[in-house]
Formats: sequence, structure tokens, C-alpha cells
Amino acid sequence: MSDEQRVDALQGRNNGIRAEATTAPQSFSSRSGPTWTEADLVRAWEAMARATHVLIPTHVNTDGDGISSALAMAEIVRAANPAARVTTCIPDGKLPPPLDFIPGVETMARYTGLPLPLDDVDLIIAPDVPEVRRFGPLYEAYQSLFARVPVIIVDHHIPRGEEPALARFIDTSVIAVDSLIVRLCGQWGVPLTPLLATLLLTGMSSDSSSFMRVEGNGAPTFETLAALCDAGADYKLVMDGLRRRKTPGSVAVWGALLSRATWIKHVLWTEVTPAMLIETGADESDGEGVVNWIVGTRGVGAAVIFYQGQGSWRASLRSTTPAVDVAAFARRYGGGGHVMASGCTFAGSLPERDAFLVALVAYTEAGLASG
Ligand SMILES: [Mn+2]
Repeated sequence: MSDEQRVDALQGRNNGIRAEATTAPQSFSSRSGPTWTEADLVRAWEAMARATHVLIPTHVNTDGDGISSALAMAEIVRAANPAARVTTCIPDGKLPPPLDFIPGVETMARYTGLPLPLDDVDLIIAPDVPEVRRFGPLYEAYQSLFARVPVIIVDHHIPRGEEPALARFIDTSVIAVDSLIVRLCGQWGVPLTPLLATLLLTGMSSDSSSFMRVEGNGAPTFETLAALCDAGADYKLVMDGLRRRKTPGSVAVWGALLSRATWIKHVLWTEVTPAMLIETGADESDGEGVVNWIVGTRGVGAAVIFYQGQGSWRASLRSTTPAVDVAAFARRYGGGGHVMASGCTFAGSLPERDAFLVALVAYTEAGLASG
């Protein structure tokens, strides 16, 4: 089947839903350095120093830098205020099994719908998210808490808006929010303990595909890496945990995902269905790295992996050039992320997934033509 035929076939199945108008992706002011001031540093430190109970959730569908940055911010709060109570939390209750090696992850509360003891929370730290809505079920259940309590945002994603915050520490030029936290430690005078260094290394390695992606010419990333190693980061633990050690299910699910990877023009896509997970005995997170792997295929402009939920899809997107801004594409579906790595969730079944693909193909071709 030719690419055109594939697109036509998809459009046919959509009962005539056509691709969205193929405007070239707008260039978004995506790469900005640090946004914060001395006053932000002081205000945030003072809030941590006088807090009674600090809530630090990670985002839904959490990952290496999500977990590690929440635990790292907890260590920083303990440095500012040894008497404070700190609750770190997985807001959808789901810890990807491969991340169980991260030191301290067993101390994280898991929100599964049962109430958590959060009544006296008087400070929220939101690492690795542009807005607290990314705490999903926890945010839904505790909206009044989130409305009442001051929030400190620490993030490297493109901001979605100007949600009220006590302070925001945003730098979209760093590979991982953990690189930003290394800098904050220096600015706040928090010593890098071996535990803190191990956590921050975990996030940096996780978000950079083990340093395949770097900041600038690479020097800023490797200087930070050297500082973490000097501070006693457990390099072997992190590399084994993130890269060498795999679950038995991941081998089976990768095989299934790669065998059904399909090209449409410059888009390469695949999907995880509930049936595949049952057949392979895999967890949804076992397929997580596949999209990073297939996007490196010659000829790809954008790659996407779909995760089929109940009446919904989660899409994880990657592109090979800023001209195909997948963060802007994901925002159309209420998602976001980075210019070349993003995600979103949308309702529907096969027709909606196909419409998404048709739109992504048109968007990718337009981006490649303009870039
Ligand atoms: Mn993350």
C-alpha cells in the first residue's frame, strides 16, 4: 500500500473526517533559559523553611525524572526544614516497575482513590509539571487543597499558562528538570549528598536517554554529570536500573510493538493494546522506550506510540526536528511537553485514533516542508 492509499484508507475509516488544515507548525518560543530571580529563590526557601507539611506529587504516568525530582525536592525541603513533614506521592498510584530501584521510591504515597492524610498540608511543590492539573486523579480529588495552598513549580516543559504560583523555576533549555534542581541546590546552598546526587543523576539519565541528548554543545550536561559523580552519585545503580535491567515482559512487548510499527509518509507509529499486555504479560510501562527507539529510524519525521485505554488513547510523540513541533501538536489535544517529545490523552476508539494519525501525518509533512 502506498502512503497515499494508507492515508485514504484511514480517512475512509473516519467516515470522511479529513486531516486538519495543513498549516506549518508555528515556531514556539520553546528554548528559554532560567526564568527565576533572587526574590523567587528567597521566597521559596522561606516557604520551605516554615512549612508544616509539604506535599510533593509526581505527574501521572510518571517516569524517571518525575519520580527522582519529587524525591530530590523532598531532600531539599528536609535541608531547609528538618522538622517539616513531607509527603511525596504517585498521583495515579502507578509506579512503572522498572523504576523500583530509585532510592526512596518505596516511601512515596500512592493515591488510589482512598483518602490521604493531607489536611494540614501548607505547601505544595510541583516538580516536572507545567501545571498542577498534571497530578490527574490526585488533583481532581483535592482541588480545594490545590486552590488553597501555595505552589512552587519547578519544571523544564513549555509553560501552558500562568497558573498562580508562589514561585516558578522554569528552564526549558535543560534536558531534565533534575539539571535545573542541581542549579537550585547551588543557589540555595544545599549540599549534594550521595542520595541527592543519585536521584538527580537518575532524572538526567532518564530524560536524556543516558546522555544521548545533551544541553547545548554537551559541556553543560557533562559538567553537571561530573558534579553529581563527584558528590557520590551511584552511577552503576542508575545505569543498571534505567538501561541494562529489563523486565521479562518488556522483551515480549517490544517484539510485538516493533513488528506492528507502520509507516505513513514520514510518520512511524505503533500501539499497545490491552490484549497485547495480556498476551505478553507486560506492564504498559514496559513499552515506554519504544518510541524513543523508533524515532531514530532514518526517514522518520515524527513517531508516535498509542496506549489504548477504556474509551481513550494516550499518545507519546517524538519528532526529529524542531520544525515538527510535537508539543504544539499535543496541545491541540490538551497535552504538551517539549518541542521534540510530547504527549497527550484523548477520548475515542479507532476512528479517533485514525483521525489523530491523519492529522499528525499532515502536520509532520507540513513541518518538514517548512523546515
Ligand atoms: Mn517526567
